[in-house]
Amino acid sequence: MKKKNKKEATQNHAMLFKEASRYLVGGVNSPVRSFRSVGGDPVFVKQAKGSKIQVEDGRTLIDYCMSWGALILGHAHPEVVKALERAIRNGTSYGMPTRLETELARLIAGAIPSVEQVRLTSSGTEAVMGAVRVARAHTGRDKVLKFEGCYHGSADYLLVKAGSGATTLGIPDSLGVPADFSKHTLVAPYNDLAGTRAVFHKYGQEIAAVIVEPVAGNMGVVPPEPGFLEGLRKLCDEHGALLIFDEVITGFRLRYGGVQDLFGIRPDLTCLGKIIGGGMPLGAFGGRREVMKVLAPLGGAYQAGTLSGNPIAVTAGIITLKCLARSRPYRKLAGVTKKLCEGIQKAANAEGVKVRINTVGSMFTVFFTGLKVRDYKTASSQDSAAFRKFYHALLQTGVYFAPSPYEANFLSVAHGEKDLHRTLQAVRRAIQTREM
Ligand code: HOZ
Repeated sequence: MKKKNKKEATQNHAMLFKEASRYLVGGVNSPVRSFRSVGGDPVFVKQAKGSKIQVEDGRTLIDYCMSWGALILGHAHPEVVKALERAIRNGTSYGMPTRLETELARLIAGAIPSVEQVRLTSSGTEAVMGAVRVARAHTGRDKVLKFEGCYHGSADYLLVKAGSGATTLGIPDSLGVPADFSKHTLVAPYNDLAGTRAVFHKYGQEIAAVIVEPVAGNMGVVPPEPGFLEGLRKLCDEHGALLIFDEVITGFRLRYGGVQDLFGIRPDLTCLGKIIGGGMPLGAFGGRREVMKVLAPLGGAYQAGTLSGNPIAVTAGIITLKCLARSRPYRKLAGVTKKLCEGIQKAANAEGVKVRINTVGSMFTVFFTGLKVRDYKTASSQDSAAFRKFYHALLQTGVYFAPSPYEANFLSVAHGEKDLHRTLQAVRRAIQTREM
């Protein structure tokens, strides 16, 4: 990271936020960034490298948000930066096909077991909207079943009991969504196969698709219990519905082939985002050729975007996937994450603080509760005041967690022993000096 120039004035985040709030609604471009649930002013980033962000007040923080999971290689990875510098000289957008798009699609289809063909989009939200449209067009049915606390982007009909920022800000069912738009959205509790079966019992013939985060990351990390995903596959097959895995967070994060490869379950459609864009705006959805063919121009389901397949974003994605294919860092990442989480748990136990840490691979969430967190209900049983205090104590000592108790934290290949050591020191201090 660039050494701080003495002449560069450090900036006060409160002032920056005040100024931002004059022109940007709530001072941010995505509500979960606003610190509403943890209180205080969001930190403004100046630059970032590896596992660290340098913020405008002059401090350097260890980052566990990592652009909400997009940056598995760390900030400003040299290979990604080099490829982008080269790509940008060739122009930034054409609105015409490029070989790059084919290459990224080939990499995705080669990695994700259930995917034969893909459509590239500019965000995870668009990817999900496209996948749901394909499922509806393919089945000729309208209803979609989602799970409480799962977040699938900000499409109208999926902002129903939605996690992430929607839950963080207490608006899981958004204003501005006509009841008519969400009347085809059904909801069941996560990890509740009996509850899901009951919904199928009532609406089975009308359900186009079940959409699920196969490892939930938007109510905090919540892994699927044994049999849950298998049960969903079976229910979908029995009722002629499609199974959509929203792997926007988990795709290329937990394993190169996603959760579906980890657990050996094949969805009909998969949504991707974050990592496949290597830190640039990119999403994708895909599935079997026979299902995807309903999409225009082959079929009658329309989906489009001026910046879809943007050459700069696609370049970052290609390099990122190639690095991951080459290095397969998953086992190592999971090991480092486990060590970190064990350290946090130990620090909490030593002080008698009730903490449950859910971790899968390189994702983790620290829940301030004594309960096992297996669904939205148990996730929201946590002591949010304790989380707030813990959060700010960490921030003061140089550690940046996602600013919400309903989000995942992420490690990257750039997080090393020193980061772990510093983080655990900060955690111990935060827990010891807390008034929880
Ligand atoms: N999907 C992200 C949380 N899981 C939200 C990113 C953002 O709103 O900035």
